[in-house]
Amino acid sequence: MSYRDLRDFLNTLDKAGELRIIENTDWNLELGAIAEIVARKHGPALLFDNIKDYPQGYRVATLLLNTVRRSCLSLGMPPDLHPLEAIKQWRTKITETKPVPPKEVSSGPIQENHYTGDRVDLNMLPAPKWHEHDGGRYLGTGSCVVTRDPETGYVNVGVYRMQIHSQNTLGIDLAPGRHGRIIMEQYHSKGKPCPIAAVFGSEPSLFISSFYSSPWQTSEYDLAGVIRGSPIEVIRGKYTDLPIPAWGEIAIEGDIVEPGVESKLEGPFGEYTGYYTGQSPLVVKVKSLMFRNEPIILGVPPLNPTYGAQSMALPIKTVPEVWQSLQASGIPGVAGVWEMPVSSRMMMVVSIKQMYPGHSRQAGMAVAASRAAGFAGRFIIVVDDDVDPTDMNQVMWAVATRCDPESAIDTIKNCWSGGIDPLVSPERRERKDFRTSRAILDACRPYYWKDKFPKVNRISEDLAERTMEKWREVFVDMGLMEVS
Ligand SMILES: Cc1cc2nc3c(=O)[nH]c(=O)nc-3n(C[C@H](O)[C@H](O)[C@H](O)COP(=O)(O)O)c2cc1C
Ligand SMILES: [Mn+2]
Repeated sequence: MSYRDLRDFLNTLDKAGELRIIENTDWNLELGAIAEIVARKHGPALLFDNIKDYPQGYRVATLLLNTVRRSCLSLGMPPDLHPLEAIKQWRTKITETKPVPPKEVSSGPIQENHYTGDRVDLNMLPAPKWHEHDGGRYLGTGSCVVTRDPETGYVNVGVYRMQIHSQNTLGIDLAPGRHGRIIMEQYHSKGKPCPIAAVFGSEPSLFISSFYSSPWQTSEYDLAGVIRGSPIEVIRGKYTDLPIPAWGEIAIEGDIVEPGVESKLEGPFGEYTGYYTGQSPLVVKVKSLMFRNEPIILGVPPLNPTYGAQSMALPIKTVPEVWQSLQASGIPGVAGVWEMPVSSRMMMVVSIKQMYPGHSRQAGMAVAASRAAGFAGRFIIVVDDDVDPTDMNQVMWAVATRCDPESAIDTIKNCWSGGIDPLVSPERRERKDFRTSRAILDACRPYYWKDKFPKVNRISEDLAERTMEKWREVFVDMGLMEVS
């Protein structure tokens, strides 16, 4: 299953009843407010058209991956999979498929409109001001940023936010350790600007691979090919020679200038934690702007309450990595791992089949210590395997009924975090001491009397299945089941 472009994916969503077109909104806050309200109510994906000050056809698409159904569709998987099953299938796909490099083509629809030099004007596009306290308009929230390692030539693609500063300058936020930042620093250390290209609106596989990330020195373009099952077609940028998706919606080429030469703070910007924390001084000078006729900006604004880990309802990044590290640490009996859709990694859940005393604490500590769940984490909840870790109600029920506050909560001080963490105190922030604590909530039945723990009041799987089968029509009629 591969989507040719973003439009193709939007058509699929539309056919599945998962897309709503909304006309006549203002790019200034109104469009963002609608998106936040719709997300809060788990509504459809949105395509805004006829945006104030802009011609018809200049559009913004958002909330594309904010439900498990839409996430599954974006990955080319059946939409009705149980979320844990979807993660398992995804994990198999990415570990068992060979890289699929992009294919170079001589031209593509992205070149339909092309502006260079003084004719570049980023204000031609309906970039939204998403949230009330944002520092400006963000063209890039679902932006895939392409850079090339000057030594090895490998091409990295990462999702980094980009704000419009002026007609031909953008701000970009690159956190320490990001591959794009490591590459940029290589150019800057030699006194050179860092060439970049960015696409604002691609079919889903490139966006997903760009935030999922490939290992250092392997390209996210190759991973995108794996996700979609065929190579992405790219053209070579005239200014940077970087590969740019031929079927992308909007792209720029330019340079990230050395901060010593020119800098300006972007942001603040409402972040995935649900707060405003950091601002970046990096400036991009745009040399070339291209877009398709009737271009679509892909918008992936963090929304509060943060809904869908990593802007996608399926936690495809953290969960497989944590699962992998539990396996590598030799923790037995792991039935499931999940990342609550609250703020990436801040509430991790692991479900286990308890096998020996201390097993549940060990599993919790292993999640806390893993690299994937380590950064800016907070709570690790361990539940028995009769609890579905993907179901927040079930997990909180287990905490309420099986986690004894006096004996089953442990805290760990001074763990790995960063400026994005709202709990870093002003004093610590000042001295760049970005450490915060963790809690392990052991919500498993106490090991020594687990077999004497009161019986659970819930219909058995067997009775549930038989009942759903017999009463299928009534359930379908109530919109609670799919017609099969
Ligand atoms: C919607 C969205 C926005 C993001 N914005 C940023 C950002 O502004 N800065 C940043 O450093 N990382 C951001 N990230 C995270 C990176 O895209 C992610 O860590 C990715 O793996 C980086 O790729 P790299 O390892 O090639 O650098 C964002 C992720 C998503 C999903
Ligand atoms: Mn990378």
